[in-house]
Amino acid sequence: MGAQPYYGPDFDLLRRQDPELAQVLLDELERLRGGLQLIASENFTSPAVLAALGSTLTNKYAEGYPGRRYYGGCEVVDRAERIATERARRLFGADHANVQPHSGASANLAAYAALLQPGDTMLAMALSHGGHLTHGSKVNFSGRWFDVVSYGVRRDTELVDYDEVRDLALRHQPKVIVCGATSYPRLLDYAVFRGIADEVGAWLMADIAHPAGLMAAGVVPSAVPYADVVTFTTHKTLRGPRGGGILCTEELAARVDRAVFPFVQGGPLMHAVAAKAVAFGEALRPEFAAYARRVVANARALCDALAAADMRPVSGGTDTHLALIDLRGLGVSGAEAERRCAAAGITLNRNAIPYDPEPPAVTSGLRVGTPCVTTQGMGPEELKEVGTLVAEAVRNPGGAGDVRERVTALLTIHRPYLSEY
Ligand code: DSN
Repeated sequence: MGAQPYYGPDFDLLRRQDPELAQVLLDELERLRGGLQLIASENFTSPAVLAALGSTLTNKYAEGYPGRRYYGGCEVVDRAERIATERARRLFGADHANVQPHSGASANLAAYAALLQPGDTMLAMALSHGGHLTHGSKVNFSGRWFDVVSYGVRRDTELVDYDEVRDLALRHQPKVIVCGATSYPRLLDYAVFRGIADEVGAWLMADIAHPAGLMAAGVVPSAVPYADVVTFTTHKTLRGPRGGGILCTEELAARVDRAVFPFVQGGPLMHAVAAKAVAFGEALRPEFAAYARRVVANARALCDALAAADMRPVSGGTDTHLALIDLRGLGVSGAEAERRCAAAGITLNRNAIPYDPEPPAVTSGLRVGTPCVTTQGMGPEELKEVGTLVAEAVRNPGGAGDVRERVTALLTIHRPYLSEY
């Protein structure tokens, strides 16, 4: 008998009680098992994480922190939060951890609330060069409530221009400097950012939403020793439930905790906190370090295969879990390439490249990442084939059926949710 797919806790019960919604869960499972998932910010949690998410801890109101809640009956969920906090501190070598933020955006909002007042100046990477909405985009609270100065990458190297960061910091005297990105394939030099922050007397905040799992595993240099505050997500390379977290120095612990609750959030999602604890526990194991090493090796293999097919990697390659591909040489927009890949069973996202002439809804680029395919057991050899398949799907939309068959062949061997991790 072959391995049985894992449908989530008590799927049969849900199917009996609410077949309509059960079908949605089933269809989503089939969608993700039936195609290649190359979205750099996604991953497949373990069944143990899903079990914690589907638990009765979702019922509990627990505003406050362990031992000082505003509701009775919190003695059990307190244990979950203490375990999560302790594991997060150990995983990242941080003085203090807050595991309550509902998301990376909530974590950033709380971090700003801990360090800034409305109208204060912050310096962060432009969204159009790889930053994040919450790093000062005009359509986000960060761009509306703060005086935002943005830095970017150099046109020639497509790498962060540290001279520009320093010049802007000296000129604008920001109260916070933010380092971190969502589509920057290279490592950031946190020591240089620390030096600039010290020179102008700014707080240094690192948003490690993307590489958190790689840093936890020690596969890329950590921002934790350098930054005053580190925000992260738990669902990307870290492979936990959807959520956020904050690490900080002892000096800022009380300010960060007050910023998360009661300033930004009310009751924490205790089932999510418990699931974060499970994921941190998994990430503390040696197998996770091996996984994270493979994520990076796989991203390199994928990037090389795309480059060999004339799909130019921005900055010439990758040091992380993701690559950003400039499609201008092919004359295909990011939006069109995303559609062509979808038709061939490959899920990825269009993405602006630095100095992109196209608007954000169209773009000239694609972002690809390897957290999901690595979790389902693929290695560099398979990622070479994945690169070839992406290139063929983008270059030859008429051949989508053929590409889809080859995707299916790969997935026959490597399927998510067929076994425990
Ligand atoms: N949307 C996330 C990403 O895909 O990188 C960031 O919030």
